[in-house]
Amino acid sequence: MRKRVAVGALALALGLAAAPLTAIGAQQPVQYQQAAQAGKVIWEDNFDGSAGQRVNSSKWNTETGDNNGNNREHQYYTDSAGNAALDGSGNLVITAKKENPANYNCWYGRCQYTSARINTSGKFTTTYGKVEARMKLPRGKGIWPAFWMLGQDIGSNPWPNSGEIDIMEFLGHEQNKVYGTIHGPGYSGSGGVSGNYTGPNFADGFHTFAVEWAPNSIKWLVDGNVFFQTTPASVNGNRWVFDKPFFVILNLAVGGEWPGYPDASTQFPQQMLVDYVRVTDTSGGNGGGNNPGVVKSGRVTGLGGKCLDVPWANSASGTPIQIVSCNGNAAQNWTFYTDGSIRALGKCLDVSNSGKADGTVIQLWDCNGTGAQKWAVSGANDVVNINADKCLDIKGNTSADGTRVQLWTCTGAANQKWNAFV
Ligand SMILES: [Ca+2]
Repeated sequence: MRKRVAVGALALALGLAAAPLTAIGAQQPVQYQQAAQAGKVIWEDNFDGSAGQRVNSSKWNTETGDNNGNNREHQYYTDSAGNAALDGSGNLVITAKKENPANYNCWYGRCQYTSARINTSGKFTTTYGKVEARMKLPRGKGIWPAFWMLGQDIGSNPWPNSGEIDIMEFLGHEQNKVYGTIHGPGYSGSGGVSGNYTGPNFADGFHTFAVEWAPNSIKWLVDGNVFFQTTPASVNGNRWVFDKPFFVILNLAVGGEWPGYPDASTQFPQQMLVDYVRVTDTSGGNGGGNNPGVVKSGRVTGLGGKCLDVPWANSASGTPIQIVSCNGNAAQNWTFYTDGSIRALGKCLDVSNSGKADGTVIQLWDCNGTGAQKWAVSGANDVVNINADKCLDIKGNTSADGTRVQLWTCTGAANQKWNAFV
């Protein structure tokens, strides 16, 4: 639900206009327990330190200003310890206050509130993994805390192309509900793809909020319960932009088009407590790596109903891939893994020499984890090589047995449409 906002000095110049933000596509929570995953912690902040200490500047940037009026928020973010500091009990406390101690000027006039926003841009990014925080949330109309991520390339690849993953958003007047959302090209602002979870009063105690992010899959969890998942099929034929580094943000906004504005019932100050932020490499579990999980398995059929096939079931590296009539053989049984690989006969579907040019040969090759072997299946039934951002394409738009496949610019034509893993 979160409009891209200024990211330190990096994005201040962009000054994008705010878009109305509305919860849409919200799903009923589907609760099922996630298996515990062993994984290596690759980054964390436990916010240990003495009371009043500011956040560790080797890990976090502190943003200041009125967020360029994005989302029509009303707070002014400061670098004051009065708005963000450790509490001496192992928590970061972000405090929203109704004050204006330094005559701050906001987009709407004299600022009414101060608060804080911190991010890890340029200091820590991750591609995939479990990104989790344990937090106790504030309350009240117009109070809008968030734990979220933006693509690190936002400076050169403007939002929403750079992507946004909202791990947790909360509206202070709905104390039992949290939201998880992705934004990208064609699905940003009010068009973000969103789910929500109804649970306990999140302002009464600490809870964990997380995403488990893997190639072609983002799952949202509250206290270990998965309540929402997105895949490339979720973005309505638009581009899935979640295969690159993202950085982490924590903020407490006051007012905005989505939450509305504080009213007479809203009490200040309001505090958001963060016990920890932790990022875990899940690639040894279901996130990819040497033992990736299976997304789905089956035939991949294209033009004329023909099957994607390894000729003569020849598993030698370099065997070019073709289409032929479906026959149920193992050479036509493809498995899509959480690391983005598509495999048959124990080898990977591969773009020759990591090519990006139209016409590059698609072959079988030893699985090596490179971008040449990372694929996404879009909601529009394209099979897209992530490295090249191009489509799996049947040569010559013919369905004759033995026709080779190749890499080609995505055109939306029938020779690039696949009924995958059925
Ligand atoms: Ca802690």
